Amino acid sequence: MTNTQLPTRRLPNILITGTPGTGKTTMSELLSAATSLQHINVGDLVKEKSLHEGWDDEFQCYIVDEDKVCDELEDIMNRGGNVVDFHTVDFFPERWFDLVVVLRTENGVLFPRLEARQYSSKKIEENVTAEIMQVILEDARNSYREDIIVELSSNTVEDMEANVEQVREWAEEWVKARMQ
Ligand code: DAT
Repeated sequence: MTNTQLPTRRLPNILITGTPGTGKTTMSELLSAATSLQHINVGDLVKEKSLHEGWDDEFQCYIVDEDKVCDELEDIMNRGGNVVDFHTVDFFPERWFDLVVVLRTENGVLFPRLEARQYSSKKIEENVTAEIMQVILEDARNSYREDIIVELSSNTVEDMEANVEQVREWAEEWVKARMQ
């Protein structure tokens, strides 16, 4: 992870992404607790502020209004200091993020996590297949510079702890470099 770009914000914005169940929300909460960064759960925001065009029965999720989400977050992201947690990456402005974390989970570990959420078998299958096909990692690579993307394993609690610590240290270094 490098700190090559130094935008005007004083605290970095970090995107935590990955297939549902890979641990985005857990990691974002832990990272937020370990730093002064604010956790923004985009899925919750979409529901709370109705930033959607209704419910998609086929895919069992809200149809996100991407323009409304970007409008809602623009000022917040310009101020910096955010951990954004979402499974879609390709509609945010590239300039918002200083680091993009893509969490990866083995299918044998992901499957029971999604089962525990009472997802339908169709939805479990779609998500596990997307993880095997590394759809979100590819989307991230198509949307952000390679040097700000980091792919982290999220299979175990030890992985989670190490990931939080690694990104916390990265954020600390980012701030130090910014002050020099
Ligand atoms: P996401 O926000 O990506 O959908 P989550 O943070 O809600 O995922 O996690 C889904 C479940 O899996 C939750 O019960 C916590 C557990 N989990 C996530 N990452 C883990 C890890 N690295 N080790 C053990 N359990 C994990």
